[in-house]
Amino acid sequence: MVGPTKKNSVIDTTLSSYHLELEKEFGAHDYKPLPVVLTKGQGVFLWDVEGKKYYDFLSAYSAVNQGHCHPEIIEALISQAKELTLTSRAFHNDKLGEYMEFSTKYFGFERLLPMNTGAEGVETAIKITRKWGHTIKGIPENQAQIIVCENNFHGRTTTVISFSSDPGSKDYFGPHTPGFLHVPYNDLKSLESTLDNNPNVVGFLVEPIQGEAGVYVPDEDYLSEAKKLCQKNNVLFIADEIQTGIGRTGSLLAVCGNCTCENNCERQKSTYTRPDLLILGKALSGGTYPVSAVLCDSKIMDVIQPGQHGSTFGGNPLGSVVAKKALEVVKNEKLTQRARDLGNYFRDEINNYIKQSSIVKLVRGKGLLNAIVINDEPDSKTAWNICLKLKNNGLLAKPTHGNIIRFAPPLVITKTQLNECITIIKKTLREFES
Ligand code: IF1
Repeated sequence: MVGPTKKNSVIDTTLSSYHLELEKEFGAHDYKPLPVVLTKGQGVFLWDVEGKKYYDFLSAYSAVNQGHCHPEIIEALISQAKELTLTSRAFHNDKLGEYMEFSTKYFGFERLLPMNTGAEGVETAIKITRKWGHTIKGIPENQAQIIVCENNFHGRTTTVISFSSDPGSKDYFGPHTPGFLHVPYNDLKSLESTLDNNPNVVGFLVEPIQGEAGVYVPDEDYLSEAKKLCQKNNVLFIADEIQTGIGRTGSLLAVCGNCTCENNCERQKSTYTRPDLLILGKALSGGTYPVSAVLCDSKIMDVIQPGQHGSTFGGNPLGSVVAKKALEVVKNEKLTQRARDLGNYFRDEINNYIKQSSIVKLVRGKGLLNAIVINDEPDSKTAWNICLKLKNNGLLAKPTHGNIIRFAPPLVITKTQLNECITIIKKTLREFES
C-alpha cells in the first residue's frame, strides 16, 4: 500500500512524512537527504509527492545532464527492455559492439571497457594501470604506485576510499589498500617531485575539476602540464570525468579545456589534454540506468585478457542502447555549447549579486558545474539552511560542506528558465543577508 498510513499510533499528516518515516525505520542511515520526496521529473523540473514543482539544480550529481526522463532516452530504454536486457558477457549481444564503436569514435579512443557505476570505472582504471605498470612498464609485481590528489572524490569502494582524504568516508573501513601517493591538487611542483622521487609510479589519477571538494577549477595549464610530467616519466594520465564529462563543464570533456567542439576536439586540438585513460559514468546514461566506462587505446587496454576483469551487467544491451542515445542527445541538442554559454551568464549574474552581498563570498565553476561559497565556517549550517529555503522557493540544490552550495542544473535548461532560477536564488540569499 502506498500513501499515508497509521504507524506507531501516529497518523502521518502528509505523504512526504510517510516516505521519510519508512526510509528512517527500514533503511540504512547512510544519507541525510534534503527533506523532499520526489515522484516525477521532466527536463529541468522535479515534482514532490505533494505536487510541488521544483527546478533541479543538482541533476543527480551531474548524471541527468540531458534532463529528467529525456523522451528519446526513455524510448530507447523501453523498446530495448522489451527485446533483451541482459545476456552477461558469456555471450555476445547485438547492441554492445555498435555502442563501443560509436562511443570510442565519439571520444577519440581505440577501446572501451564497459562497467556500471562510477566507482567500478575507477577500480577498472586502477587495475588496467597497475597491470600496464607491471607488465609493460616493467615495475616489479605488487610495487606499482598511483598518484592521487588530496581532497579527491572517486567513489565509495574499499580501494577507492583507501586514498580518500575525508575521514568520514575512510575511517574504520580499513585495512586500506596500499599503493597510492598523495599530492595537493593544482600543484605541479609537488607532482613533479613525487614523480622524481618514486620510480614505481605507474599512473596519475585526477578529477579535471574537483567536485566534492567544492568545485575547484585548477589553473588553466594544470592538466596539460601534469600530462607532460606524466609523459616524461612514462606514467599514465587517468582522467576521472565521471562528474565533469559529457558537456557539463561547457566542453565535451573537462580535459578539452576551452574547446567547444562537440567532437573529440578535432577543431582546436591544442587546448585538449588527452588522457591515457578516460573514466565516464553518470550522464553516460542520462541518469536512467547505471552505465560507466573506461576508454583508452589498445596498447594499454590489451593488458586485460579474457577472464581477468568483468561484470555481470557491464556491457548489457539495455545499457548499451541507453548510453549511445544519451551521447547522441548531447550532440544533437548542442548541450555542450549551452552549458558553456549559460554557465558564463550564470556566474556573471551571481557575481553581480555578490558585489552587494555579505553572505556570498564567491562563485566559481565552469559551464554548468558551479558552486557558491558562503561567508561562514565550513562546519556551519548556513549552506544547509539556504538549501532548505531554496527548496521552499522552488529550487533544489545540495550543500557540499557547511559553506558551499553546488549549482548544476540539467544542461537542457533554457535561458528563460535559468533567469527564473537566478531570481529564486537571489531572493533566497537576500533572506540571509545581515
Ligand atoms: C555519493 C560527491 C558528486 C564522482 C567522481 C567517481 C564517482 C563520483 C568524480 C563515483 C560520484 C557522487 C556519488 C555520491 C555523491 C556524488 C558526489 F558529492 F560525493 F562528490 F557527484 F559530487 N568519480 N559522485 O563524483 O561514482 O560510483 O557513485 O557512480 O557517493 O554519495 P558512482
